[in-house]
Amino acid sequence: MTAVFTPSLFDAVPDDTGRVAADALPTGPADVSWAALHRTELDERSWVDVVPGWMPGADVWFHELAVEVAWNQRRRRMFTQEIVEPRLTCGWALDEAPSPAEHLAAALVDRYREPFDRVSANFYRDGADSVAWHGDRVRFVHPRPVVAIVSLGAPRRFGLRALAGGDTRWLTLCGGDLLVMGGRCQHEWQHTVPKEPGAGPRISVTFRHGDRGPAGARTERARDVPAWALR
Ligand SMILES: O=C(O)CCC(=O)C(=O)O
Repeated sequence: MTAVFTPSLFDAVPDDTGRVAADALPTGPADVSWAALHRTELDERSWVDVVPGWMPGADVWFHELAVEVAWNQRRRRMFTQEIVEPRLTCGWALDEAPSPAEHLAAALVDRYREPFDRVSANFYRDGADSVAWHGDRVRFVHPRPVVAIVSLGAPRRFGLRALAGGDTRWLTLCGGDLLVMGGRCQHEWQHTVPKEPGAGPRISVTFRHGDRGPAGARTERARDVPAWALR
């Protein structure tokens, strides 16, 4: 489908075909910097790292993905109703993901010592698109999954709340920012990108690893989760 976005919001100006020069993108893992990393301990077991401006050329990648990716509009059946997901999505094995995903994954592997091997992307076309409160399904096969999200395009609010209750933590992710959730975050916390009237288009690119963790054991409720479900 044709992606809808607003080029004037960003530095990189696409040509008539919607393409922009790719020379600003990382050409290796060392092109990203961890200098601005800030870790927040959510509780004794869960943490979130934020690295503002982690990815150089983020606007360029936003344009490339918006134009080049064959975005899917997923639908779900809920009882008798069909729900159209309020965002577009796509997913790849790492070696098939759009460049420079492999360089970014290599930098993440280097830092977090997890074998990030799958990539997915959400396209929030405007502020009416969103993702509801959830924990990622990778928790079904890993006791402490690390989930890394690169934010591209317009700023959006990102919320985290503990399943045990308490205040919701809010932060704003801007183009090029990296957010990494770890520890028991997918098990004991939920996250969301809520609807935000007036927000511009945003793409999030998420890196996950599908291995089963140090013990090689499946976690609670993890019986027969198919590979495609590990988001
Ligand atoms: O877009 C984001 O930052 C969050 C994406 C997400 O939570 C998901 O795809 O499961």
